[in-house]
Amino acid sequence: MARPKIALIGAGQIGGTLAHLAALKELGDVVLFDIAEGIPEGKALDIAESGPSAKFDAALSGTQSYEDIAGADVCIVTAGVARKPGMSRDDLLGINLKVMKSVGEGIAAHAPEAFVICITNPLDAMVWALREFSGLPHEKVCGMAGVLDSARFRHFLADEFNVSMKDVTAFVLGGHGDTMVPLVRYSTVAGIPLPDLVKMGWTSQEKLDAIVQRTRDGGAEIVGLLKTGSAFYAPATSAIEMAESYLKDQKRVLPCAAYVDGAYGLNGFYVGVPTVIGAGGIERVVEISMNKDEQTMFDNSVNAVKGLVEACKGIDNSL
Ligand code: A3D
Repeated sequence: MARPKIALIGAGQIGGTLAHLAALKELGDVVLFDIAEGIPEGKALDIAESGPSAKFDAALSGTQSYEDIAGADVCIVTAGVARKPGMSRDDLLGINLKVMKSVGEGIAAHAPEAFVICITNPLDAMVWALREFSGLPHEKVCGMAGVLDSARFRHFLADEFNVSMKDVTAFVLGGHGDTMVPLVRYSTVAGIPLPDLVKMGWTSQEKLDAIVQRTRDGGAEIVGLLKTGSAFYAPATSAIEMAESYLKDQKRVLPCAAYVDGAYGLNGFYVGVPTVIGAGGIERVVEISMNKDEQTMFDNSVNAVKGLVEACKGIDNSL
């Protein structure tokens, strides 16, 4: 059987890391697409030349032509601009909306059967716009944010408790941004919910609150340190986890920006929710019950995303 084909639209920091991880994990052959001449070709060749030492079998190529993504099984979209210090994710809206238009049309024309994972910010609005421009089925277009946000939360918690991050599960809902909703009640160490761990004296409520805030600010923390761009290792790893679940029909339960129609009181809207990712794409949106405070935070987050979607409609009247 032929190897799956993975098209990476955008060969910048995240795109290059995605290509490397996809090759190392032998998820399939990789095509890197970028408008910047030489960058996708150079990264593809460099990674291919690491193959003999890393011992993977995967073909890598770089291109400026959408024809070369033809028949891709998965497309991961990072095309656009990333944040610099002082910029919010929302500052990127106008520039990246135009990029989503060309990418959406390129995917529709050459890889309409693909499972599409958007990473470009502002995430929840860009994944919505990409779906609109591409016209692909809603369950085949999603956004990566929740896996990364919950990975950051899990890392901070594992560090605080001095336990393996493998035993820490964490739950993050809502939009990717300052209004994201880390759900403490549904986050656990080996099944023990965080509020119980506070009662058990493993940590204090103050420390837990600080970790929640650090999770919300996780992207900005990296931007502040790097100064020249935003996070790329963890974002790429998160998207690869989602792609792998699709390609291998793993049916992982992963939080991602998915189209929610009916659940959570939403009628046709992209927002971060727990989902099941398998061969059908987003096979299920998992609806959990929220208490009053959680619902208020979720509603705030949804309203922030709605504002961005309205801003997109104001910029491009084909939407
Ligand atoms: P960067 O290294 O700048 O790469 C972006 C690439 O896109 C560059 O190589 C550009 O040449 C290319 N590009 C620009 N316009 C087009 C186009 N029209 N078609 C094809 N390629 C194009 O950025 P990055 O890889 O660090 O980040 C990529 C995106 O991911 C940015 O929008 C970030 O804000 C976003 N991001 C999202 C998360 C989430 O958790 C959602 C995390 C980190 C970064």
